[in-house]
Amino acid sequence: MVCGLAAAVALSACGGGKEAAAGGDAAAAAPGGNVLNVYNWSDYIAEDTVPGFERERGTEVNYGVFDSNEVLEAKLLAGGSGFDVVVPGLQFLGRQVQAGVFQPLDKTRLKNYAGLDPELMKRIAVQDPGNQYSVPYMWGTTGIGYNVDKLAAAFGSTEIAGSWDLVFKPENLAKMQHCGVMFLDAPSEVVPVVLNYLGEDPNSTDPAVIAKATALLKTLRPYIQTFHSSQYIEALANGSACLVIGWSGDVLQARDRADESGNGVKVAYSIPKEGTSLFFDMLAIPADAKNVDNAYAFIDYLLRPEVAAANTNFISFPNPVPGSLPLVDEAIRNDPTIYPPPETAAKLFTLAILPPELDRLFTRLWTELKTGR
Ligand code: N2P
Repeated sequence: MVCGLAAAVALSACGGGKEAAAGGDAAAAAPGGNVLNVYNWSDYIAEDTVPGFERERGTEVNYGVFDSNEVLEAKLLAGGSGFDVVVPGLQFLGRQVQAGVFQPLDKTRLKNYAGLDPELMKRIAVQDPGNQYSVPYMWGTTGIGYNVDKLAAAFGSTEIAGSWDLVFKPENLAKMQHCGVMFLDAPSEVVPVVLNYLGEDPNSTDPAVIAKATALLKTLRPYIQTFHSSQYIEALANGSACLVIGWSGDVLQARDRADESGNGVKVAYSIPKEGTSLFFDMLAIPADAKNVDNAYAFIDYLLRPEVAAANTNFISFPNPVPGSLPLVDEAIRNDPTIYPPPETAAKLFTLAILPPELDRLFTRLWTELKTGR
């Protein structure tokens, strides 16, 4: 099963970070263990992408999903994950490379490698030196997703969505509490955005600086209904959440789901003026992968302009293949919340590699926040 927009009915598998298996007819066409085990973010691929690869290559793809870098990392560091292709965020991949989790990529096996955006690759090389271990799959921003009518009813207009004040001032968040507030469930995603809002270095590793973000988050806690990193798509779409900190394409998928359902819910996404984090999700092959030929074939397939465009059209996240742009729907290509214009891009910061010694602090502060201690 492939998880995505039209798989909303299968939310428990698609949104809940549980594993799902793809295969179906292709399994019959793939005797002798011709398989590929892929572990990707939920709601992050077009419906026909995996079946198209299975048909073309006669390979059975076991396609599992997660919604947090921390979950993926725990599996990778434990070893023997069984995955052939995984998709960590760049800031996590950087430290996983240092831990020896991945094999270096042989670029000669990726004939579409030359189609990757050179500017993006330079930026990525800061954390994956020489772009040795990974190629980008998609990128995006962390911002505000909201129910247009509920926000306008609470504030008289939706203007306030242009600022993190909406979410990070308790008196504002309180006004949306009645209709459902959700935050991403990951300190590594939320803390940098809060620090940036406070005028601090978003990537600070100083516990005293991080404590400033924690203090602010604690004042917001009474108004946050749920911490979750994928359920907000469906919740925004069906009207059971009205304000979220979420990822760009996910919120836009919620908007599309609501539109398609005809339930009258209007969802929008904003990149607040104070700036926010820019993430890159990276395709990589674990050092102990068993199906390396298929892994290269799948990565190369994802880099084909027509496949990358189909994925972007479906998930509303930008891909790193400029040659795909003519095939990307005009509404997506021209959407400044998907492809930020230079003045917005100037305010975006890249998440730095999180030093492993901070893990314990992040875990503790997050548990305290969630449990309200
Ligand atoms: C997938 C969202 C992934 C973005 N639904 C964060 N890496």
